[in-house]
Formats: sequence, C-alpha cells, structure tokens
Amino acid sequence: MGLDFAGKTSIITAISKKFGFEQDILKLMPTRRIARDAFKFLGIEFVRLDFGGQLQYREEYLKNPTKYISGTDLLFYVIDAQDYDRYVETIDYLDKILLFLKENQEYPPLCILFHKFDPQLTKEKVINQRILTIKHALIRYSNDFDIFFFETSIYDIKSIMDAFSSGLSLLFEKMEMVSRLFSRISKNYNSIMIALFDAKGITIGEYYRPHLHLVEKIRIYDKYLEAQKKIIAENRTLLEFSDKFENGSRYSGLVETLKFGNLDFYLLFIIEENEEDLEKTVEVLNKLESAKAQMETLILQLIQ
Ligand SMILES: Nc1nc2c(ncn2[C@@H]2O[C@H](COP(=O)(O)OP(=O)(O)O)[C@@H](O)[C@H]2O)c(=O)[nH]1
Ligand SMILES: [Mg+2]
Repeated sequence: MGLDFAGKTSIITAISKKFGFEQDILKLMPTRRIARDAFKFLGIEFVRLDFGGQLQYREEYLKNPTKYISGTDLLFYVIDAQDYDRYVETIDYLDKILLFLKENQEYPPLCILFHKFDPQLTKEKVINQRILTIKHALIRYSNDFDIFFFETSIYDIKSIMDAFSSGLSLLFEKMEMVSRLFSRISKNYNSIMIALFDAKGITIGEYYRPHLHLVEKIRIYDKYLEAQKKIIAENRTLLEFSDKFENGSRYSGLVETLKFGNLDFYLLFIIEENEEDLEKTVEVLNKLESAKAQMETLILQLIQ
C-alpha cells in the first residue's frame, strides 16, 4: 500500500520479472483499484495485492477496511522518499490503515519502504535527513507493530529483493537459521558473501563480509543474476566465475543449483581470489562441497 505514484507497481514488476523489467516499468499505467497476483515461496502460496493509491481508492479501502485490509499477513508500505511535499499525506494514510488494524487487533509485520532512494541519492544529506525524520515519527507505531525500514530503488534491484525477502522471512521462523549457518561457514573460508536464493531470486539467507560497500554488493548481485540466467539457459547445475571490484581486487564466485523435488535453489559463494596461488582458490571452492550437506538439511526443514 501507499500513495499513488509511490512506485508500488514498479516494485512488484521488478520482483516478478527480474530480467529485463525496465521495459515494463516505463509502460506502467496507474493501478486501478487492486491488482492481485499469486506466487509461491518455500512451497507456500501467497496472494499479493497491489492497492492502487489514488485518493478515491484510498477512501474506498478506508470506508470498508474489513473487506480490503483484514487478513493481511504482511504489509509493505511504500513511500516516495523524493516527494517531500506528500510526506504528510502518506503518513496520514498509513495512520488510518494502522488505526484500523489496531482496532481490529490485527498486527501484521510492517515493512516501510523509503522508495526512489536511487543510488546517486544515497549520500545526499537532505533526503537522508528527511527520511530519518519520518522514521522518528513512525517509531511511535512500534509499540504495537513490528516495523522494519528499508531504502529501495528500482535502480538497485538488490535493495528491492532485500526488502521483499526480509519481509517474507518474518513469516518463516526457521529462515534465520540459514543466515546463521552462513555466518558460521564464512569463518572457515574467508568468504565475501554466501547466499541462498530461491528460483525467483528471493533470499532465503545470506552472509556478507562486514563493511562490504553498496557498489560491490550491487556488482556481485548483478553478476549473480547473470550466472543464474546462464545456468537456466544452459541447463547447468554449477557455474564458476571471476571478476574484479572497482579497487582492482579480484574475487571468485560459484553458483550451484540445489534441487528439492520441484523446488530449485541457488547457492552463491564469493571469495577473495588468491592471485599468487589460484590453486588455493579452487581448493576453497571445492571444500565448500562439504558444507553443502548441512545446508541441504536446513532447506529440507524449511520446506517441510
Ligand atoms: N526515480 C525513481 N523512479 C521510480 C522508482 N520506482 C518507480 N519509479 C517511477 O515512479 C512512477 C510511479 O510508479 P508506479 O509503480 O506506477 O507507482 P504506484 O502508483 O505506486 O504503483 C513511474 O514513473 C516509475 O517509473 C525508483 O526507484 N526511482
Ligand atoms: Mg500502481
């Protein structure tokens, strides 16, 4: 939910069509009332509703909230972070939605997305201060709701997938075990990143080396998307690649498919390249095989 023009439909489009979605977004028309679609995650079917945000629709939802809002398991509220003039209006709408939920004693986790926080804006003082001000204002809801904040942009698909995955992870208690396992594994391998994605690119768990820069994260994720595409197109189960960061240091990556029944998962593993001794890098990647058994056990627990 969110005001019209906040970017809700763009976000959903980006999530569902990770590959080449830019084209679709240019053609988007304002959403009429509610657009529904369904997707499966960890074997469970979810219905996703995109609430058109024009005033007339907002009024209608709020007039009949039991019909439209009741039964929500997870709420993503999208704010156009660039549109300062509508901050008051958007908080007012969120206020009314939460008031209804509270009166109805429904407390779905709430993910608030400060959207259109485009990569070139991340270091700009004004927008950061404004966002911080709203966060302070919204904290008052946290007595009643579990609130999570995200900064997102369609120009950083990773930021959108992170927000969406984090939201979903709140509905699966065991999911955090995956990230914990990765964090443990990372200690043995001097790894930069370990992640597990489902076939749609939703993150099941991930570990990043602390202080990894945003540009490096985005670069790795783009490389990953490329690799996943190739794996699917060429019907492979494993792909290794090598690339360098802007500062020139090299890294090696590996993407491996894990299959459970009809569910596919992708394991991504990124380590620093040992340029003097490439054998070492290969060795580490091979050693990873031994950690796979633990991972598979965990995934099985998740999808049961
Ligand atoms: N700069 C920028 N523009 C965006 C972003 N996401 C969406 N937009 C644009 O915002 C406008 C409204 O998007 P739309 O998804 O239709 O908004 P909705 O009404 O909330 O569904 C469109 O022109 C999009 O191209 C973003 O992350 N950054
Ligand atoms: Mg829309």
